[in-house]
Amino acid sequence: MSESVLLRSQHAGVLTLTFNRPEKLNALNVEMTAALLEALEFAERERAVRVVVLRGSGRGFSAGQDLEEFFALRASSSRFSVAEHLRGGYNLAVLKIRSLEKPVIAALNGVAAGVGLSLALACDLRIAGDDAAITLGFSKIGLIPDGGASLFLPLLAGFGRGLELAWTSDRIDAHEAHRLGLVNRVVTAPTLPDEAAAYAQSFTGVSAAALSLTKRAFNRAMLPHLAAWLDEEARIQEEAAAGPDLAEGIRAFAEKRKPAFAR
Ligand code: LHQ
Repeated sequence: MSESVLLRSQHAGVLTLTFNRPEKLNALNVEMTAALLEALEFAERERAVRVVVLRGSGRGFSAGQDLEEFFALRASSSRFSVAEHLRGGYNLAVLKIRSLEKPVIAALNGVAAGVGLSLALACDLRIAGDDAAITLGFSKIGLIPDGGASLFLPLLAGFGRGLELAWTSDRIDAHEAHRLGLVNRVVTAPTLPDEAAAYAQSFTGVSAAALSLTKRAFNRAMLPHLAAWLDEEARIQEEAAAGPDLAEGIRAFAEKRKPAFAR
């Protein structure tokens, strides 16, 4: 049997979920997204789980949507809908991360891109190794930030900085991400696993009620329309994906060249 695309380990109240497709920089496919959702549901049910850590195996956190799989899915049916792909997968994971009334921490090693970054931004906290880098990536394939990134990015980094990062897909390092408020802490890369575990552990020694109710209060104060927004974001993405730039962007990525978009 092949190894799971999402590894789970549990120690002293901390459930660690590890994206595990390192040869593809942990690009997210349907199987991995479903496994993430199931693991988050497990974390919600299981009293012994006090904190969740999300991380990536190998040299990156996640490169976002597996573009090869996406291309194949889209080619497989004329009725394939980008909006439904988002609604039935990433959006459910984002909603679960937010509704899970326990801390969810992303531990960022190497690169986080596309909807991989979106999931990290939907988490409560982010700790990064000093080798970490983030790039939105969507604009390079003619898309808008999805998986809630059009909301969480401006919320964390501010409207102008968020829009700039989304438009340019500039790659920024961990220190810049920290300066912009996109990550809470930066640690030296080799210490990230231990530092992330200790960070997570520090939330097991405090009032679980205070943690969960504070998360609920922040959600209600700042994200009261999250579900409706994710739905609308998916609709706009459908519009973006209907143009010619997505296919050219994905082809250019596969051919390791710059895209030549229609003007
Ligand atoms: C990949 C990927 C990948 C497959 C690296 N897929 N193989 C919503 C709605 C509709 C449609 C699509 O998606 C979405 C949500 C999204 O997430 S859209 C954004 C999708 N993500 C991207 O566009 C990022 C694509 N990747 C990159 O730009 C680079 O790989 C980054 C900047 C992440 C890392 O660059 P490098 O460190 O130079 O690594 P690399 O490019 O050499 O990648 C390593 C391998 O992983 C490579 O395979 P190879 O066989 O050549 O070694 C890549 O092809 C593969 N890979 N990302 N998303």
